[in-house]
Amino acid sequence: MSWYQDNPIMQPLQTLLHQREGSLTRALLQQPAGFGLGQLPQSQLPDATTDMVCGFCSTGCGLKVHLKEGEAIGLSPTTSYPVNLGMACPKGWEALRVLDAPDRATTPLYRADKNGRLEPVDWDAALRLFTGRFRQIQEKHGPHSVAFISTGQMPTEEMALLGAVAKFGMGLRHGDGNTRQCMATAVVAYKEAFGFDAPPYTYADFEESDAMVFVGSNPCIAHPIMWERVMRNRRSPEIIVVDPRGNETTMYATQHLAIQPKTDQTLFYGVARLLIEQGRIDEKFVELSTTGFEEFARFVNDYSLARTASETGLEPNQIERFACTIHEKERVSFWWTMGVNQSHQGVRTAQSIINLALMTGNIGKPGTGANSITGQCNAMGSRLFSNTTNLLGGHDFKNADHRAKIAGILSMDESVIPTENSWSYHEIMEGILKEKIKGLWIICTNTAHSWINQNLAREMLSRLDFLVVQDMYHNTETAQMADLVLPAAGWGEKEGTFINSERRIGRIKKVRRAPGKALADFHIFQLVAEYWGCGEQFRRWSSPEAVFEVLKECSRGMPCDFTGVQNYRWIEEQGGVQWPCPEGMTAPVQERRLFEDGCFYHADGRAKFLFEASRPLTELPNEAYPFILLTGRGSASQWHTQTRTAKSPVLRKLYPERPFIEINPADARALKIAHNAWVTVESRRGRMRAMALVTPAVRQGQVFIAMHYEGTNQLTDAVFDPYSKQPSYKACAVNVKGGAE
Ligand SMILES: Nc1nc2c(c(=O)[nH]1)N[C@H]1C(S)=C(S)[C@@H](COP(=O)(O)OP(=O)(O)OC[C@H]3O[C@@H](n4cnc5c(=O)[nH]c(N)nc54)[C@H](O)[C@@H]3O)O[C@H]1N2
Ligand SMILES: Nc1nc2c(c(=O)[nH]1)N[C@H]1C(S)=C(S)[C@@H](COP(=O)(O)OP(=O)(O)OC[C@H]3O[C@@H](n4cnc5c(=O)[nH]c(N)nc54)[C@H](O)[C@@H]3O)O[C@H]1N2
Ligand code: SF4
Ligand SMILES: [Mo]
Repeated sequence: MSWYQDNPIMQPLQTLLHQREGSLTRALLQQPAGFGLGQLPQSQLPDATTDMVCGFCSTGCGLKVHLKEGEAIGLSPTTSYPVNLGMACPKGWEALRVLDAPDRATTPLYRADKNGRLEPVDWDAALRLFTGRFRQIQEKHGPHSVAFISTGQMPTEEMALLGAVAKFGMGLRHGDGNTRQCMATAVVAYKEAFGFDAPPYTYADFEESDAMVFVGSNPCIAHPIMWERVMRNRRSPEIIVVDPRGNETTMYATQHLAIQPKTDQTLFYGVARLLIEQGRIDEKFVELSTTGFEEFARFVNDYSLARTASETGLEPNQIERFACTIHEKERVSFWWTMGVNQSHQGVRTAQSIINLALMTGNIGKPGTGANSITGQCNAMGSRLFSNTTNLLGGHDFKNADHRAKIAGILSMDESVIPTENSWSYHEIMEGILKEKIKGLWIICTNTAHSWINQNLAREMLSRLDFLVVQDMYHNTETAQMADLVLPAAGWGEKEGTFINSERRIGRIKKVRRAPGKALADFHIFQLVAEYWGCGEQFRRWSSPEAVFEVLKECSRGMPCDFTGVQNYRWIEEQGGVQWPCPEGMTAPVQERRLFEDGCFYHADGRAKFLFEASRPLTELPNEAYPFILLTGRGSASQWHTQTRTAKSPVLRKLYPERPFIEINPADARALKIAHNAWVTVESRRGRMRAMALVTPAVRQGQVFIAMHYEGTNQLTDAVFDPYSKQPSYKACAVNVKGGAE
């Protein structure tokens, strides 16, 4: 008899399990390496190649995987894929390598005693503990005291199954994802402005623009293959980069607007006023396709050139030249990423960009658009199908018709669908402090590194009664805090689809066996449903492709309708498929943009001008903390919290192993800090050590540290955009001291 059979919470469950141990549960559990993981798909020839998309960034490059006896031995970029046209960045090239790491999670692990170690348990025990502990918490503290945090890095089918099992099966109300850290601002900005969360562009727009404006975006390292598309532009484009610091992308800029952090909104209002004053407006487009322009024009009157220059720190002539370029160039595209989304006023900043595109008619035509670039490989899938902020398919939990529609498609009772929105990530974390959340299930994200203000974040996690972490690796910062670790298969070890930045659905495939007892997240969710006792509700969700069929139905009639996608094979044959692709669309054009007809998704068919007075930074520098800390990506070879990229010897050679801080030479001189010397960086919340990288790329009074190092979020300040609830990771006050204390 093993130890867990003595555990009191196990006993009723054991009885339950015997009653319900159906054939699916048995099949799932009896596979030595999990359900179907013992074999590779029959359809693949033993020695051949097979195509799939990359599992790191949202560019979604096609990769050709080379197989020997059915198993991947290498890969190269797919030359015919419309996204990357034969190119890949170092992470893509090394994608298989990181699967072989010795610290892969190979068995479930359980910490029986809060102060004890994580010890291996079998799947049966792990699942009983999962259901037993979470049910116990729910019984004591109410059904909503258990929550989940999902991700933008799993296939759509997996995140949908998770969201459905958690909310419709287990009765949880609160679930959010790491996409809150990343895309929430763009989602809200688009929904409010266009009536649906719909990035309008296609990558061909990079090649077809006469001017490209990159705002808070460093595609050279964060989206290297999108940047290759920019490099293929034959129209001698103007490249305007709005970023407080110099980075890899500003090196190619024809205009670098090094603004004061978080003054983008003021800049774009100031530019809007200039364009209006000079009559440089696409009046016809504004009249036929938008609402709210007159109020907007009155509002920006307050943003004179002098005010804009003084608040942004730019010269008036830089602002005038920028406005002039927008007017003179025929096709202008605006691209934004985390420098905009991660802000105390992110939504209104994103909308200030959208306003410029609308008022100049730069939307719906080749080489134009107000274009948010996504981050993770499947952030777009998560935005539509994680069942966290939206009900499956971009529906609304609060809308009774939407609930009825989805319940009908899923053949579930409408009463299982929550009628309220979930708490956001930070509300869930704060809910722990308020003793409202007692159990948390974290899937495919590393909260104890990437969440803002780590000292507080870890305090929150440590107060949980039960923390379950489901990850590919057993030793992530978050897994180290877990009571239960569930070992997951990664990209390359499972099937499903991703949606990339330009709304293109692409396939991933199983070309490797997951190590040990690791299971595809899909199968873990199925098992959770079985053990919870709600497996019956999800019989139709029997495989990723079966779920894809369910999700197609959920998309019917929505802007993201992809009911015309025949099946997985068809996606491949088409070179990926961009939504929308409604039924009847037999051979969609390979690159398509939205709004070509000037019609938006609001009931009146018009886009909205949205605006609000700019607000100052939330934590201003002072004598004790004289620098503004900027954070972001450090190199093309590092991915987030580095659980994956640090496992490739090749990638490791391509970036500095030790944390570094970019500091201006004048500041370094004043503080007597030499290049490559260790310094201590401190905020009101925490401190870290880093090596000084003395460079004029950052302005005086500002410093930059990459997010890939664990110390970075010890410093950041938990401030959020009021509408999107996205954390403002890129602006807090710190001091820097020579010598590492
Ligand atoms: N190699 C690599 N690629 C990645 C990732 C990775 O970890 N590694 N992560 C992926 C993900 S999830 C994401 S979300 C994307 C992120 O992609 P990006 O957003 O392009 O990357 P960041 O470096 O976070 O931020 C971009 C820039 O914003 C600037 N910035 C900071 N504050 C401001 C401001 O107030 N205004 C303006 N205009 N700019 C500001 C920073 O100086 C930085 O250069 O990258 C994706 N691609
Ligand atoms: N200071 C600062 N902080 C930031 C940012 C910033 O710019 N500055 N950027 C923010 C942004 S935009 C983002 S997106 C977040 C990213 O933050 P995280 O999501 O925490 O970063 P990752 O390292 O990608 O974490 C993904 C985890 O999932 C695991 N994993 C990978 N594939 C699978 C799988 O298939 N299944 C399972 N179960 N697990 C898997 C990985 O091992 C890893 O532990 O960080 C945010 N934090
Ligand atoms: S650019 Fe992004 S999708 Fe393409 S290979 Fe690199 S990480 Fe993968
Ligand atoms: Mo992100």
